[in-house]
Amino acid sequence: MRLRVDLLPHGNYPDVVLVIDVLRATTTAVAYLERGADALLLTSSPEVALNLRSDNAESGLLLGGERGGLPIPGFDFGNSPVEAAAQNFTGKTVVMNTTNGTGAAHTAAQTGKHILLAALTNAHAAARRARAIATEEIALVCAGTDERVSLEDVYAAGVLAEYLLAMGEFTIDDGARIALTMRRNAGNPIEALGSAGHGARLASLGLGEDVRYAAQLSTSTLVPTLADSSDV
Ligand code: 3SL
Ligand code: MG
Repeated sequence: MRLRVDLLPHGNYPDVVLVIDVLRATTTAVAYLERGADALLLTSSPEVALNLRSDNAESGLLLGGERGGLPIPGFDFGNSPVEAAAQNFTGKTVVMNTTNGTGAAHTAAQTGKHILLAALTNAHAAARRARAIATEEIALVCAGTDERVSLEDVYAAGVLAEYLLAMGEFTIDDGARIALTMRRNAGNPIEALGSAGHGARLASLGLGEDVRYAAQLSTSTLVPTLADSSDV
């Protein structure tokens, strides 16, 4: 079994992909499910999300997402796990669009067989699920920020890689070695996320609580799994 870490989304994914956007899309996705959401739809743009709702007015779709870290005009929610954790989404479908995270999931879905969303909050459950369904390769794909590598995603990839290596034999690539080194040297999750550029940016927007929320390790057993995003 191969274990691969892509520091940014690219390439072909033959088997299982864990898409990681710790700050904040995949953390928020897990929070939506924790709060009872039936399903998540990850759209390719904010416009697609808005049209989806206006074309399905009776369906009660809720929209969550951000641009520049701030809520998108016309959306119901931002991209905040703290905000999501304070709501009840029972029976609701949440449509998400974010700058990097949802796009990374779309990139992975072009080739990957199984696309799972991973964060620190669901890291152990995501690793277990991936190990259970993989037949040849697990790719840990870091969303990054505006096409640049993000420390928090690489750190989380290291956490996932550690869990996976404890579950069985893998041939690992240099991306995985980098992520494991990051995991071992960047301190605990709150220290790692606090030292990340995007963590500091969110704190400057008054969103430091989201960074602390995202630093919780394996508190959820829920793993968002893409069914088919080809039509959104
Ligand atoms: O880029 C994304 O997908 C977002 O998660 C970034 S933010 O943390 O919401 O600003
Ligand atoms: Mg991010």
